[in-house]
Amino acid sequence: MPPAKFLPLTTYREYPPDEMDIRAAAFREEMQRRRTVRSFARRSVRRSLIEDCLMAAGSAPSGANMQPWHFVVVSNPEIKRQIRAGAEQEEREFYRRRASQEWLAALEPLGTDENKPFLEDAPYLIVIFAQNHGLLPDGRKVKNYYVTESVGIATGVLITALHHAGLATLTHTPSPMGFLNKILGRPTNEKPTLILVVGYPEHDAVVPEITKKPLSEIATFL
Ligand code: IYR
Repeated sequence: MPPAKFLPLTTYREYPPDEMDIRAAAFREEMQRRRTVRSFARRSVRRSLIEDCLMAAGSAPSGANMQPWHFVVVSNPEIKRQIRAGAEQEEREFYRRRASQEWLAALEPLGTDENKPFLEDAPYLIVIFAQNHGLLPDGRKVKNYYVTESVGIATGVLITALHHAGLATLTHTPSPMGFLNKILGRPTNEKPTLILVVGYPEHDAVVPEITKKPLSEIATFL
């Protein structure tokens, strides 16, 4: 291991308190406008936009800075078709057999079902893989730390970046997701965690009437 090396922190910006209030409130409002969308327009999106958002995601903190994630960006219609076929096969099983009555009841307000046309309509599917361990060029394994937490944080940054850029997303979790390794040719040390569906909402898109918990319920100040 090389010894730790430190540099001056030059990127941090302090704002006057009033400006901090304004920034925090503006960001809160922007995030509160985000809605998960389930119907996407067949409209293309520039790749450079996706690249910028992925670089934002790649800036996320991670256990021992191992960055245990890999993002596979799919725009190829044939690969999207294969992903849709694989997902719908698993989802049919889920909705018809695997899901408990309790789980189906919890999903009822969202109006989801086994049909996933968005997997072909949306211009991009970003399949997010978690690397259970890293691999050195010579094939030796490198231990990763807090993989679930790290990938979750990076995914949150990615969703936020895409929303900020003006795109809609859907976090889609067909289960099990092993079929994605096969279709996308990813190694066995990588586990698919979710498919982020990215694009413009369909012009007549609707969203379920759901609410977020108030601050008093999600936070405790001691
Ligand atoms: N994977 C299924 C079911 C599903 C599960 C949860 I938890 C959701 O929040 C939404 C859907 C599907 O994508 O339809």
